[in-house]
Order: sequence, then C-alpha cells, then structure tokens
Amino acid sequence: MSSRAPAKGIDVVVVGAGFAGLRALHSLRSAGHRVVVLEAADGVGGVWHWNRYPGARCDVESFDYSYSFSEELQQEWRWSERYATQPEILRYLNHVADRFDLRRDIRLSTRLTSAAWDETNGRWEVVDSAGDRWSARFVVMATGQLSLPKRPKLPGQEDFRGTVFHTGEWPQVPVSLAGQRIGIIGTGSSGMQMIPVVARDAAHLTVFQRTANFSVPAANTLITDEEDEAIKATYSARRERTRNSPTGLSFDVSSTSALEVTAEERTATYEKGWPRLGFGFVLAYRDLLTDRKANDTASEFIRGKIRQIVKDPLTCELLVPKDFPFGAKRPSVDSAYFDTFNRDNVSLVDVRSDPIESITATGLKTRDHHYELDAIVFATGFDAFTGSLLKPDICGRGGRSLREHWSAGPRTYLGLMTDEFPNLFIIAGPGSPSLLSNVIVSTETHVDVIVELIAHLGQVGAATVEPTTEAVVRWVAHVNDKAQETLYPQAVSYYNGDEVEGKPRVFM
Ligand code: N01
Repeated sequence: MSSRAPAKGIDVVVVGAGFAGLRALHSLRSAGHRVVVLEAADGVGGVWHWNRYPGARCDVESFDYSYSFSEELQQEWRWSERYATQPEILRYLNHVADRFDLRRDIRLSTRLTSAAWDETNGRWEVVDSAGDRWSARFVVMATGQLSLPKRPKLPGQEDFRGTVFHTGEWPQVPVSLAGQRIGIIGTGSSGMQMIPVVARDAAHLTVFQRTANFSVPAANTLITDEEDEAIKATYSARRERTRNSPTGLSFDVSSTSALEVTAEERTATYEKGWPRLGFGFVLAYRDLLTDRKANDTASEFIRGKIRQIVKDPLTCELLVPKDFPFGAKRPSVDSAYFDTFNRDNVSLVDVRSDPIESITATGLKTRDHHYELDAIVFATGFDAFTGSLLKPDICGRGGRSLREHWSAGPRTYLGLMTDEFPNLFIIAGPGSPSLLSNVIVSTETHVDVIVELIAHLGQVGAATVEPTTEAVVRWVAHVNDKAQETLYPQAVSYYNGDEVEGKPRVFM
C-alpha cells in the first residue's frame, strides 16, 4: 500500500512489542480500545528478541522480572532459574503473546516512520515502514530504554575478513564462536555477562576495556519446586512489596547507615550479602548511593574481592574500578566474570592507555599493538533512553519535532508525557523511575496510568491530555535536583546521557 492510501482509523498505535508494548496492547484492548502494535523486529520480545548474545540473562530475579497483571499467568508460568536466560524470557513473552491472543494486532517487521499531530482533527497521523497510514487518537511509545545499539566509528571495518557482532543485534541463527580468536569491546553488563561464556571455548579471548566496572556475583540457582510453590502461595504480597519498594525489587532496604556500625559489623554484612544479594547489594546500607564515605566502604569491599580472585597483579589492577563510586554507574551482576581473567586463553587490554585506532583485515589495531582476531564483538551499549524516541520523525503541536523540542535534553512529566505533544505517551521514558528500578514494575505502572487517563478523558468529555510546560519544567528540575543528592552524577554513564558524544547531560 502506498503512503498516499487513506489512513486507517484506530484508537491507539503502540510502538514496540517488548514487555511494555505487549502489556499496553493487552490492557488497552481489554479497556475496549482498537489497538495496533508496530514492531520493527520479526518477532515479539523487544530487547529480549535482539540481545541473544551468549550468556544473556536478566539480573533481576525471575519472580520479579515478569508481569503481575494476571494471577493465572503468574501461577502457571514456571521459571527454571533465579535469573532467567534470554531464551527463557523470550519463551515467556511468546507465551504471553499467545495466551492473551495478542498477535492478531501486532504488525511485525514494521517500523514507525513518522507521527504528526494534526490540529485540525485532534489525531495522530502515523506512517509506518510498510507504507500504511494510521489516524490514531493516541500513540504509545513502548520503544524501550536500551534499544538503539551504539557502535564506535572505527575506520577499516569493511576490510575485516572475520565477523562483526553487536550484543544488541545478535543474529537469530545459532553462532558458534568455539575455537576462534574473539575480541570483545566493552565491559558493561552485556560484556560482563558474555565474557565468561565465550571464554570457555574460544581459542583466545581478548577483552578491550575502557572503564573497569563493579560487579556482584549473581549466585544463580535453579528454582526448586518447593521454592516455586512457596513464592506462588504468597505471590500477590511479593508483588505488593515490590510495587511499594524504592527499587521494584523484593529485597529489603536497610534503614541503617554504613557509617553507624563498626567496621567488623559492616564487613560481616557485606560478606553475608556478597554470595546472595546480587543487585540488592546496593541496598545493604541505606546510604550507599547517597554518601561517598558510606559508599567507599562497599566499593573497597568489592575491590578487595576482585584482588582476592584475579591472580595476575597487572590484570587485577586494571579490573579494579577506581573512577566512580559503586552503583553510581550501573553495576553488573555476573557469573564468574573476574575468575575468567585467570584463564590462559583470556587477556585484557586497557584501551584507555592504548586506544583502539582501527579495524584491519585481520583484527584490531590499537595505538601500540595489533590483535589478530576471527570475530569482533561490540558490547558497546546503546543510545539509551532517548535514542529510539528521537529516531522516528515525531512532530507535535505547530509541527515542532521531538528532536527540536528535546534539543537541550529530554523533558517529560513523570517520564510519561512531554508538553506540546498531546495524547502521546511514553512508557518508562526518560525521567521515569525505570532507570533505577525493576523496569517491569515501572512499565506496568505506566500502562495502568495510561489506561486510567484515557478512561478519565471519556468521563470528563475531554479530547486530549498533555502536561503543562510548567509541570514538565518542574519535573525535570526535580529529577535533576534529586539526582544531585545522590552519587549518580559522579560517574560518566548513560544515567546522565554521557554515552553519546554531544548528548546533553541530563539525569535520565
Ligand atoms: O552497555 P553499557 P551494555 N571504545 O553502556 C564500552 C542493560 N542490561 O550493553 O564505560 C571502547 O553499560 C563502555 O566503556 P565506558 C543494563 O541496564 C541488562 O553492557 O563508556 N569501549 C562500556 O564498558 C545495562 O546497564 C541486562 O568507558 C567502549 C561498554 O562499552 C544496559 O543494558 C543485561 C566504547 C558499554 O556498556 C547496557 O549494558 C545486559 C568505545 N568507543 C544489559 N564505547 C540484564 O540483566 C563504549 N564502550 C537485564
């Protein structure tokens, strides 16, 4: 169909069929709305469709990283591990799509190309990559926070005779890296998950690290039938606890300051938490993310652990994070990451002292060395939070584009809407709690708010909803003021928009 074909009338266009888009489709449809979902991939799942790299798994516990909206669903789905693997999460999302008959309203391999607010009829004119046009009352951006992969621009990539991967765009067909010389660039959560798994059967693995990152052991285990039954017996209480926690996780948050207790007590707490807490380690004391001195105690504890694990002193010192407080940049939750550097077939390159200059026909060239490689993996992250929102052409009132509107940084109210873009919702967007919490809780909350807001419009006889400019300005200032009370601004990270050169520094 050409883009000149008449627009199809619809109540809501949802963009994205990951966790957020599937939930939005189900809930909006249940509320009686006609919904179409546009999904760029050829399957549902969002990040869990794309991030198929070896070792990919969630670092939030399965019982919490799952939907809470259906008691039947949460009772019948059986998670196998405490931290689910990517294939298991993707199976879960496909199950949800089938169980709630969602597929009939999802257009796969179809991107949102543009959305323009039409003042004359108070509707969004939406065009997709299949050439279809939609006239929608509402648009819901369920495009995710980490969905636009970022690759460093290195000269020579076209000359490389091996294979190049990005963790966030991993091929759907099985890939064997066994017996190969692999280079992985990046040691964020994706790199740290992948490195131990690839190392097991690579001929050689070279890790190119720019910034050492903190990590806490995942202590992953299989979920026993007894545990499964016990959690399911009181699942709603657990959900209620996560909804009312500052993190969306089911861990208790300590009310004690790390500085109120003796050094011995602190060490005992950290030792107890180390093999068990995973991400919850940041909550071991209430002030680890707000007080530098308190944080130093946890940071030093983790540095000590790394020094105990990694045998080669030079490698070890490179792996010890020194640039920022623990948790100020997203820590990883790993399975034997640091132990991996004790293997004979793994080496670490510090690309801060010896920067990568180019890709050659046979490998990677740093300023001082050349590394012969069969495969190069970019574990270099994403244009986070705003990347996927600013990629399509979205124009609000007066034809003003979202790119222009957000040129000084993303401006939202609650991370949910922006001013001058009526009836356009963002699920867990910049300025929402999702950055610092279990994103599934944030996502489900936002979907519920959207459904309620739309119902409210009907009740009061209003055609549109949008935040005032004052509310948006106040919210952005509030988020950034609150961030200043924490240690987050002390790290260079995507939390602050640092991951893309030229991106305004705003707390996400
Ligand atoms: O990306 P990242 P990620 N040259 O941006 C390095 C989520 N996630 O894909 O720190 C050399 O964290 C960069 O170095 P530096 C989770 O929220 C969740 O790993 O910028 N290196 C860094 O080491 C996570 O936070 C799960 O100096 C370059 C790395 O690449 C988010 O996804 C699992 C470089 C990028 O780290 C993103 O994680 C995995 C360059 N030019 C991920 N450019 C779950 O468990 C970048 N780097 C749910």
